Amino acid sequence: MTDQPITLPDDFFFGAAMSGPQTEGMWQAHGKLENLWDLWSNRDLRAFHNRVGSYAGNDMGTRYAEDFRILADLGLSSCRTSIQWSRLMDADGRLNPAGAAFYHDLFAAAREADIEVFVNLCHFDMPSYLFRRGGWESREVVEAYATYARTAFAEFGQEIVHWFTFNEPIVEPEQRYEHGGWYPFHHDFAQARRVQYGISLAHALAVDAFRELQAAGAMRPDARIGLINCFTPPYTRDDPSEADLEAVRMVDGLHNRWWLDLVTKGTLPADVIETLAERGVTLPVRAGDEAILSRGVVDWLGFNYYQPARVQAPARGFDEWGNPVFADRYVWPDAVMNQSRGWEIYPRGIYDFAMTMTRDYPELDWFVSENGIGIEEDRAARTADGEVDDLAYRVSFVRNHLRWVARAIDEGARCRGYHYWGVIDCWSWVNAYKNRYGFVEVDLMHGYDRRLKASAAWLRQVATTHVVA
Ligand code: BGP
Repeated sequence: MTDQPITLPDDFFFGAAMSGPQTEGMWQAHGKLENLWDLWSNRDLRAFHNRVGSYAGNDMGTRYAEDFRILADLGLSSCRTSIQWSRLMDADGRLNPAGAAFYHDLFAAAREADIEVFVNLCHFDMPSYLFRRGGWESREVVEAYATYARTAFAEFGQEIVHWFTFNEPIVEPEQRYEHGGWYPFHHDFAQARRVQYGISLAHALAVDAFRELQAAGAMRPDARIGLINCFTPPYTRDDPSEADLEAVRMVDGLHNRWWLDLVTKGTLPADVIETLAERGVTLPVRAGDEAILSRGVVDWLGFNYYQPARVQAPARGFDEWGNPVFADRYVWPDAVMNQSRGWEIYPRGIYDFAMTMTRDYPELDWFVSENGIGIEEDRAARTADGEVDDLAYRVSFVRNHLRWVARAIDEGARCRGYHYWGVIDCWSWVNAYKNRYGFVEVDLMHGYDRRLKASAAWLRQVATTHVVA
């Protein structure tokens, strides 16, 4: 990879990625319902770094006008956030007018600052009463999500062009139901797949509602719908056995192809479903589901990229909870790690996966919907001007990823833009404010004040010139 400056296309867009639950705060304002993060925070604040729970956000709920001006000043043209289901809807599944007014005001402030808002509908934040009614395993809850999506489309259909049904739909089944990392901490592989299937149906129903409302003139004619996932380019050892390659197939199948097939073909990958069935894992398929899933084809896709998946053949067939094991982690000896987050830094992965999409899904437009680096020592060093001195790691991280993006575009990838995750520091789920991602510091000791970090000038230069030096 060259060290020379590279130039991204003129129509390539730069923006910021964020989510409602990680920025808004105001967790009880506007009659907002309790979501799963509020429920967990209320039950056990100790689970969150420094006991900073879901109430925190980064005060965007009151500072959105200022934040959009900061993004525009950095040369960015767009940002993706999410509507919180628990703020927009009431407990009877109807529009909550106070929540709707909040989002109308927020979108108006973005227009004022010349920032285009991309709207995602679900970022791991189901209202807790729907979780209690069965979550994504329940068809009533899947229908409730479709109603919520339809309500959002109708309410904001004349304001918003870019819509997304879900952020990282693979994380919900994995973190909550398979790996036991997030509330309700289950270790149940089969349940995780039922959840994954329920989310897939919910996605397709939302796309269907979008098409219907758009055809009826209730939404902008130029509106587009997509899905965002954290695709993980899969790798194994250099001299793989058949069993290693089989592990790659299943990890790729569950994490990547599942969603790519759904959003380009309206189907789920048959080889994956077959292998699951051979291991005793069946999906709760009902008559009519095939027709629902077939409506899940989208206009474009968001690709969140943080780290690759390195896997090898599993050492055992079942784990201690009786779940089938399809792959073990492969520790690549050359891996460069972000120690703060425990994630590998492998910029080339963005190119490899881009080329896989170009080969296997050649019609699909996409953008890098999240990429970023969260560092625990971020606020430890300051420049003489008092800015956080993050040049060494943040600039090199983004530069290296953008270089691989540029190469992929040169070789035919249909990548249209790049959103950095957390341009303004925000709340990181269980890590709360442990690792900072921003080009803009949020000072928790001084009322969430914003201050540019040293790297901000570099971002502005890249976003305004499209030259990555
Ligand atoms: C992605 C999520 C974001 C964000 C990011 C960084 O998977 O879509 O919500 O949180 O990861 O992860 P974290 O904040 O846990 O460090």
